[in-house]
Amino acid sequence: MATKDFNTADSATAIQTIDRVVDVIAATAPEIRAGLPGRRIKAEETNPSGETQMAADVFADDLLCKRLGGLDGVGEYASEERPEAIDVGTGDLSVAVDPLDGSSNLKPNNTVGTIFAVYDAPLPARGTDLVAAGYVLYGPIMTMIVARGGTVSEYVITDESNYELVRDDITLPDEGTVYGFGGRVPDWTDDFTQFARDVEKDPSRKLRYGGSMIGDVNQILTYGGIFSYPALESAPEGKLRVQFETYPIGYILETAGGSSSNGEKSLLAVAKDDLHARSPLHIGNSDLVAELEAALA
Ligand code: FDP
Repeated sequence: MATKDFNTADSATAIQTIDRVVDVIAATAPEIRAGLPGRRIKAEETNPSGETQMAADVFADDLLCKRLGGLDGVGEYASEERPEAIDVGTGDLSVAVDPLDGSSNLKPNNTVGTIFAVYDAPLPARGTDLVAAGYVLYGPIMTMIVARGGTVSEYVITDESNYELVRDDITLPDEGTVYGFGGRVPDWTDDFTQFARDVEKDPSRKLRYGGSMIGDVNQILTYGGIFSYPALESAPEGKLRVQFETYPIGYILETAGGSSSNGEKSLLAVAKDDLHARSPLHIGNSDLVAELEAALA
């Protein structure tokens, strides 16, 4: 399970910093949501991974950088939208965010989210440096998942100054009933294709795929099952970014009693030195993730 003591930070100070980060994410989410109309258009830039940014990506990143970067206890801020981590203070903790995960879903007005990771180390950090992680889902309801101190909680964000706990000690249901797999099917490896076909054969399971990783992961946290964005023939490291996506999602799922994998080992054990490095991602109920690893071995 994904729990750890603090590396460098004094634990009382670090816990206060994490509280502040969570408060700021909850307070900024309604502003991000309010800023989305009118920003469903492409920005002029590409992000460090070479993808075209939406105006909303840039807007959310600027807002989060200003708010999170201004917090006592936060020393570095990095996001999927900027090339380098930036020094924002003297604190021991670093915050990495995907400001708007799934932003290609803005055009058809489907789910997007904000992912955050708090590391007790400079960036790029390791999965084992995580001390908290979570995400906001801009769905019909604005919800926030937070994993910290060995538990996962869900909050409903009502406005800039209020968020309420609605579920505590979240664990994955024992019987996973949904699955979703990203990437173009013809681009999957043969072993992964065979695994996916086997998962689909079970009549108790339903396909749930929305094209926004964070929405698809939240399906798994809610109903149990498996979600993958696998290695592709054209992209052996998959699509998702380690610091901003695969580490925090692995941490959340493992804290909730599930498993995470890059196909061989826990996502938290994947070691990459580049801030924008990618990794295949598989998360869900432990039995399914173990079957996946066996299928890819
Ligand atoms: P997006 O490009 O819309 O931001 O990593 C980002 C992500 O979305 C994930 O949320 C999603 O699962 C994946 O990319 C979708 O990728 P495809 O372009 O391969 O469909």
